[in-house]
Amino acid sequence: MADQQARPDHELGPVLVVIPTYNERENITRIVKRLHAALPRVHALVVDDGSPDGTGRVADEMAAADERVHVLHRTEKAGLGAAYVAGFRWALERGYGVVVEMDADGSHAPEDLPRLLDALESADLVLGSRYVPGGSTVNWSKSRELISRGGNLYSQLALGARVKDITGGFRAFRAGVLERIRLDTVASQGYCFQIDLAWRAIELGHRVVEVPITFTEREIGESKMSGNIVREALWRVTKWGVRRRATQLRGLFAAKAEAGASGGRRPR
Ligand SMILES: Nc1nc2c(ncn2[C@@H]2O[C@H](COP(=O)(O)OP(=O)(O)O)[C@@H](O)[C@H]2O)c(=O)[nH]1
Ligand SMILES: [Mg+2]
Repeated sequence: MADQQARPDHELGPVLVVIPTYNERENITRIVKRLHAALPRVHALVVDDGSPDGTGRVADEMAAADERVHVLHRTEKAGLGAAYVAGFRWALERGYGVVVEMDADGSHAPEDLPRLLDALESADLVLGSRYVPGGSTVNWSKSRELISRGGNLYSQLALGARVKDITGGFRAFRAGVLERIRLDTVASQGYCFQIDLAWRAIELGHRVVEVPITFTEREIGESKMSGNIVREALWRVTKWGVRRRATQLRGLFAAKAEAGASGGRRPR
């Protein structure tokens, strides 16, 4: 295995870590520092939704002093999904070979990223996973863990996705996957964006693998999780699941009708 730190970039091309932010002024500098300590050559794109606490300005200052840091300013808080779609488009327009999703609040350890990038050598999408052996959560409330585990279980049942952590937000994509996913049709705003993208990648037949990570709850700032975000995930996953079952049933009926038609044919 090549030494990740000595490697100029991934064998798939330059790496961009997209970091969405809303009111993460105190977290953003730390996380970018940690990222560059772990992987000195990767670039970071902060996608800020006009944070009232001035996160965007702090990110601009970092970008002015460090050519590896970029900032995309959006005018209003439009959800995690829209921020990522904008960040992905920015990455694809500039020819990055690998695009990473990572939170700003320290929940995702940049020190885990080299392992995700290594796994991408034989995968198209690597999910940082809390729920495979070796993965864990630290300082998470019981209620948050319940929502997360429940969301994963429901997604597995509704979509038949054989992935243990489909709701996580620490992942690495080959740029080609994002090119094939029709980003213009992604409407998910909150955290079901994560389910949406992984599900699309699976449906397209991409190789999706999980790598264990340690998720540590933030120490500074506030979570943006809300009841609306949970409700959005619930109705969208249900809708996708129903659509999937309907397609399966149509296929089954069509196959039966065909078998019936040929079986009913009388020999002359
Ligand atoms: N740009 C942008 N970033 C967001 C938005 N909502 C959440 N984030 C960021 O997404 C990441 C994860 O959000 P967080 O509130 O920590 O969610 P939690 O970890 O599920 O509690 C953090 O970096 C947030 O600042 C949003 O509407 N727009
Ligand atoms: Mg968080």
